[in-house]
Amino acid sequence: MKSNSVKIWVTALISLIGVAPCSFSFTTSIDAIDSTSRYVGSEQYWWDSDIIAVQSSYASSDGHLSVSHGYVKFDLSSIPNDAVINSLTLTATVEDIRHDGPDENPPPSISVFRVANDNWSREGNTHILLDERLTEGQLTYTSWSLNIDAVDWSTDLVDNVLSLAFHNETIPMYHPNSYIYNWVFLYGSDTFQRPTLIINYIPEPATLFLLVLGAVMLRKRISVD
Ligand SMILES: [Ca+2]
Repeated sequence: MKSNSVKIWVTALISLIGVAPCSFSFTTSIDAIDSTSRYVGSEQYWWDSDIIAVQSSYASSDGHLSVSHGYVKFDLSSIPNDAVINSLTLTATVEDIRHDGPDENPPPSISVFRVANDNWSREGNTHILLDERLTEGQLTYTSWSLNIDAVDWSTDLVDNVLSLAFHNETIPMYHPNSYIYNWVFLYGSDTFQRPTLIINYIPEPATLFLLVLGAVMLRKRISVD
């Protein structure tokens, strides 16, 4: 993978000069620029995107299973195209959680996927496909540490847009004579509490080289003074 070879190159350069890698990593926080929801099943439609609706499978009276996914979009233009991503953390704020069945229904468990198609919009009802899964293990519904090894991020760094999808993994308890469902409503990109992506990255080798060179010269100057 390209990002891995860049990472090795960068690590080698840094260790050669004797500067800790963390000295040259940057952390930036980016708010979502768009969001929507899709109901995937026998019907497909979209909601007002002030709120992202994420619904687990439920069985309707005709036995049909339905799922709703939430989608969110981030502008990555402030991150250099050749940057090496160290970590990605997605956060969102819950507006409401609703479920059918007993109160002991399990807490929501929401996974996050990358979406390669950035051309979605709120209008229309086309289903948006999910691509790489970015979460594993114990899942939450407000903060997700994304698996950076699952994707070659250079594609999104170059096209400057990262689309992500929320998928509700909750398995609701059986509720007789009713639908079985588990909804999580997250604040969308139009709200004050919109989803946020926290990115830690190392700049591309050329920029890093200049930074390291600057630091070495500064250190030299301080020791001379
Ligand atoms: Ca993209």
